[in-house]
Amino acid sequence: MDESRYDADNIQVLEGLQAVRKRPSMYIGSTDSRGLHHLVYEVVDNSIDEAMAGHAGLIKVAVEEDGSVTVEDDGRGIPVGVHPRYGKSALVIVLTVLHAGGKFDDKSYKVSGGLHGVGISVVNALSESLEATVWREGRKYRQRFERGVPVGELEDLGPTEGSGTRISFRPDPEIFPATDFEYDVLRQRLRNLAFLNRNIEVRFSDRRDGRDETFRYEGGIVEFVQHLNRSREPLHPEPIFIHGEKDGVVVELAMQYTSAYNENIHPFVNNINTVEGGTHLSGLKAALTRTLNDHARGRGMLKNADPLSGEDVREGLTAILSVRIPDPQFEGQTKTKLGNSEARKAVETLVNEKLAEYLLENPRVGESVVQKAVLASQAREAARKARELTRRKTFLESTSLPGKLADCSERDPAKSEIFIVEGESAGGSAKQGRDRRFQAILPLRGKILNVEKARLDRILKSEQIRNLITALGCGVGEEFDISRLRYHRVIIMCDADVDGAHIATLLLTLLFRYMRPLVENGYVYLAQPPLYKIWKGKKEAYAYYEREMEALYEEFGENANVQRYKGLGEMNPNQLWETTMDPETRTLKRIEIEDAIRAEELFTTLMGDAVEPRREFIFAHAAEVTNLDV
Ligand code: 0RA
Repeated sequence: MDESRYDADNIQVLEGLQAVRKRPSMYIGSTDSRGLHHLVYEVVDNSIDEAMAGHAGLIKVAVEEDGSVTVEDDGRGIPVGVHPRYGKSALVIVLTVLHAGGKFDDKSYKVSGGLHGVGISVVNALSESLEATVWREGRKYRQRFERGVPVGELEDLGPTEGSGTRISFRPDPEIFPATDFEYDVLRQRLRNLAFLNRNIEVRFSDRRDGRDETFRYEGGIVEFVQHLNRSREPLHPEPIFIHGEKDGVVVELAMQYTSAYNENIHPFVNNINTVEGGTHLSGLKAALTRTLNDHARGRGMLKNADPLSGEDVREGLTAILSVRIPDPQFEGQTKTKLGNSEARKAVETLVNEKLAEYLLENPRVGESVVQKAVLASQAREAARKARELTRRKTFLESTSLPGKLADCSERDPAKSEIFIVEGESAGGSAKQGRDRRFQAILPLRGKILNVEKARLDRILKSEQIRNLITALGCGVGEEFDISRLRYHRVIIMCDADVDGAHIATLLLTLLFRYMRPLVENGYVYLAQPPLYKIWKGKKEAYAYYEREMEALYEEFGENANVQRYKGLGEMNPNQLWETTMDPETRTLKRIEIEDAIRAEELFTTLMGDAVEPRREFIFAHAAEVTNLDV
């Protein structure tokens, strides 16, 4: 090859890597924890592609003791031959040229546009060091990189058996403010992948603490649904499974109705969780409404009643919809909304046809599902009447805000915050301690109703919940309107004990189920009251963690006093302001629901009926439950 061509290509590669390092967020969304974990997903996605193409069956992922990550598969191995145009190994090209992966292989369901699929070269560019090991055609090879640039030549490490690829990388601390991988976050994604791609074995090890798990599901998404429903009571023993292909769109659906009141549908496109929904989800909803109405009418179960609404036929439904589509168009704020119209048609047609068939063949399932939807429809009518009543009431009493609310004087929601405070006495301290210009206080007495165990009509009968809804101003459920929200910070302030954690969870469940955009917009926070006060003579300080207290105790020296706060009530108004409410000094924990499935799991397990899974979950996630890091 001609030298100048080679130089030109090299310069282009370096410019490409530089662009990624300069604007990492354009490629991986952000450089916070979410972006950091994306690096792993990106590498794993390559192995999953290899497995989906039928060439790999085992994927091993490990967080190493030094905090680096290794992903290994038993696929064909990334080709190592020298590419005639570039004069470099395919391996180096795949790892240094943006979007090069596809040029060597025509993967039919590769992902474009969405969160993944940016290419493994992006991971390389954002890694302090990366090492690729390939087993291929009887030999083992190795190539190292630093910040995306090859270091040394491709090494031939001699003869070997089998084939595969191993990528080890260490994220660059110059790019990522924090480089700690979280076990639970990675585990969730890896387990989802194992559910979505049946029979692929995914092994996950955390060498920092020796944790180790293997995920392999012969039942695929049917097992996924059974897993999500393990704390619920199913209305029919086996999930319904529908699959087929239409116009190049491969559709798989597993669904099971339960006695729960909420709907729990998770749509995926090429293994990506499309949390914003899109055409595939619309197709499913349309088909469910139509097929269940047709079935109900056909069997005389509706008589002259109104048709079942979409919400009626989805009440209590848990479903996984997984579609595979060659050229997905992702839209929406987080690029997790599918735009392809052919996906709507494919899902709608297939589900219409196959669900109708299933219900005819399984009349008992059909009967219990329709019965449930009819009940839902009646309850919805009752809720509508209850809401109308509250609306009329608010109209009559023109000073409609609840008496318990101590409102702020500020009227601009963006500058206002509301503290929802556990207990009347802490509420009293908060009212005295606050800055009334922009801080409102709503005290709660004791626990609120568990919304996981009631339909909306009953929920609206609870005075505490009505007070909260009126104070926030934005309504609930179908009538939710975020533009009417009165405060852009909704701060839950509870005692730092088990009861406090429970109350916070009840409140979060209410917000998550009925005012989800509040959570999605990042308006919901947990206050972080201190756990200890340490003082000696005139010196005093507060500690928010055990370790902080120990350090302060050391610092204050012999005979320092330590007080452990059991509740907010033990602080006087001034202390509460200083430690927990003053924007200058407090810390707030923003509630982020990065994964609806994980949140779903947390809420159904904590709030649902089955006791045993709840016990197990609380033990497994003790830390998470105490600080409610949803
Ligand atoms: C390009 C071409 C071929 C395989 C791969 C890339 C490949 C990439 C990764 C990344 C992780 N694991 C992987 N496994 C394979 C096809 C090579 C051939 O035709 O043999």
